Amino acid sequence: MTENKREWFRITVTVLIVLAVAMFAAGLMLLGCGEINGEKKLEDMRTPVDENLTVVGVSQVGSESVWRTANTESIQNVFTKENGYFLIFDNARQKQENQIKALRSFISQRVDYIVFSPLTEDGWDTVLQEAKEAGIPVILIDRKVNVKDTSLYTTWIGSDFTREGRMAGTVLAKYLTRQGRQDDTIRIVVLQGTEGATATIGRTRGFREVAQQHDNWIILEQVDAEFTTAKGEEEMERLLDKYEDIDVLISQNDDMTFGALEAIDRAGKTAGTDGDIMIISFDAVKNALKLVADGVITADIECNPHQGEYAETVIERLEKGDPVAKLYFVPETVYTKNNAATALEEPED
Ligand code: GYE
Repeated sequence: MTENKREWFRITVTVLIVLAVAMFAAGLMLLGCGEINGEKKLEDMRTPVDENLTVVGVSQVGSESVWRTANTESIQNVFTKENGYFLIFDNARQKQENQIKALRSFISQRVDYIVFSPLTEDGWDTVLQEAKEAGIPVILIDRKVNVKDTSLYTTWIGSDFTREGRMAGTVLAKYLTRQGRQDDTIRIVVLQGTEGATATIGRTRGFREVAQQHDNWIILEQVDAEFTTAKGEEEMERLLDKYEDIDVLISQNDDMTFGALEAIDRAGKTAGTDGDIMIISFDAVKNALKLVADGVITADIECNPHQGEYAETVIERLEKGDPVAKLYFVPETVYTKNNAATALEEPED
């Protein structure tokens, strides 16, 4: 064999060995990550948990308000290992795309249940269809989804937000009558929550139903203040600059109310049942109830955040094969000066 041929032979053998090693390594890698023909095997991706635990994936809207914090605590307090659960919790930081990402992660991990509070009502059909095809029941809490096919979720647990809005209107009318102002022109501004959120839609609709029964009520403006204190303060400052006389603030959560109070004070006006601006608020968190007891907030419409235990009860029933309802409303009331102090004395849930 000539020298050239020996050289060619050596190169060919070397290339073949390199190729063989590369293919062997690739094969190991593919086997390692469970890929076959590009399809990941689902069982390889599931969170390694004690098989006896029920795995619950929870996608939470964010941490925008005191109410949200209480809602999150009610979830984390029930879905514990002691209660037989493995909780995978995701905070979407008020972004729908983060929620969709979290839901897809739960699906790929093949959780047993998905529990979530959708930031806004639209845009969920596709990802909920994927959960349905994966056989994962979806339990909605707090806010609703606007889907064509309601079989995409098993149950919704939350507040009757339209009723909350009506209660705000009814309690305002009661106080105005008590003050002999039932025929006065009443100029109203509304700090709304996140646009498209079920709470915002319902509270706006319910209050407007009552306002339309009072020709002397004028809603000067309603504005999205995103359920946050900062935005509530910013928007109330703008409204105070724009409108000389505001008689009533309807604030769709206490966090926005706290911000609005700063702006009202800075504008040299007084908030309160007997002040320049009467305030009707929503959520009835503890620090707001103190302001109700002091007459700064005239009435606060309770929004019950303790939905974790209701979601857990639904899952317990589903685990036993028992039927569950499509809707569960949590109990709520209205706080005024007459009952706020008593509520503050009651032990925390
Ligand atoms: O009023 C607010 C939170 O959807 C009922 O969202 C919930 C609302 C609540 O940011 O504080």
